[in-house]
Amino acid sequence: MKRALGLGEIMVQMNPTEKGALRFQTLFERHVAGSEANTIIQMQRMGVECSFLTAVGADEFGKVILSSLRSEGVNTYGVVEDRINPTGVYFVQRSYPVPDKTMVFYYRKDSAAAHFGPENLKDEYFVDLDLFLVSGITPALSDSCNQAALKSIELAKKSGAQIAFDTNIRINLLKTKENAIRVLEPFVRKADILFTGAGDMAMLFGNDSEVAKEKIIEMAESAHIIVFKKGADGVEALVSGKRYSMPSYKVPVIDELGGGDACDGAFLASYLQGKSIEDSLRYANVAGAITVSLKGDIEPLPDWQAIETFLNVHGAGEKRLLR
Ligand code: KDG
Repeated sequence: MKRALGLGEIMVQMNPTEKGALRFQTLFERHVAGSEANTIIQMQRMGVECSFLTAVGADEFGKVILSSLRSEGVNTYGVVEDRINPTGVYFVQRSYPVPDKTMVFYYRKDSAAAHFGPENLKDEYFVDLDLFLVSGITPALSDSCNQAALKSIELAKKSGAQIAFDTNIRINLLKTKENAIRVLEPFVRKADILFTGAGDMAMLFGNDSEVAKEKIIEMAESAHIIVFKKGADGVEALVSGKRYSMPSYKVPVIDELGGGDACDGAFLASYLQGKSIEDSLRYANVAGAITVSLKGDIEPLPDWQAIETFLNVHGAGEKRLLR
């Protein structure tokens, strides 16, 4: 069985039952979400044995996060329960002011996860590991998180694991483009498998997508796989110099959040378990499509059976045995 470890913040997500401006919402669904955890749970559902590193508050929201990870079978040995700082929370606003677009409002400053640091890492977390995953959100949370992410990469590399990194820029945390490059560049350079999207590349390198792509390819000096996520336009990948492209599936979008994480997780789980690049990209698109068509980041993440059912309906198309 392949083994993966993720690091990142998990928050409680308050998602209104109705679309529209938050000030008019009175009813909310409580979900649990966080980019790297979403990706890890996607991988776990597709048969990878996963563990997660983070800190949660010793509070009710921390408890629901722990039980969500555990109910998925994700190993939580490395989760710290912080008695001082609280679990982060964020609110979702759907279809306002831009129809069909989702906005988020965070209450995560000084959260427990932002206090996670290199002192919380143990060598044993990195033994027998195939893949370590982190994204640009984690080093942007705090200096201690940045240090923890860098040290984790060092320990993971030492144990022979591959490093997967998603640029995942949160400009409200990183503030400026210059700071985003300063914080993220070391991670882009160290990644073996890099995920990025059109929005992130434009933020880092400007609006000309071809120029931006060339710049990120140049920076990703260790990456043998770079996956470019283009939302409704599907995914492209550059794998050891060879280019691949896979169109997306057209589905009704209910909540865009988590679609990119599902895509990363399905790609990684498929690739680690020996699927071809084409199939890994196809399953990544399926996972993304299913996730954006429902509310919540984690609940919709498909397992192999759900992917197979989707493909049997949406084509690509012959009945295939996924395992
Ligand atoms: O990818 C979806 C995430 O962005 C969301 O669930 C919350 O992790 C999150 C973040 O920091 O934005």
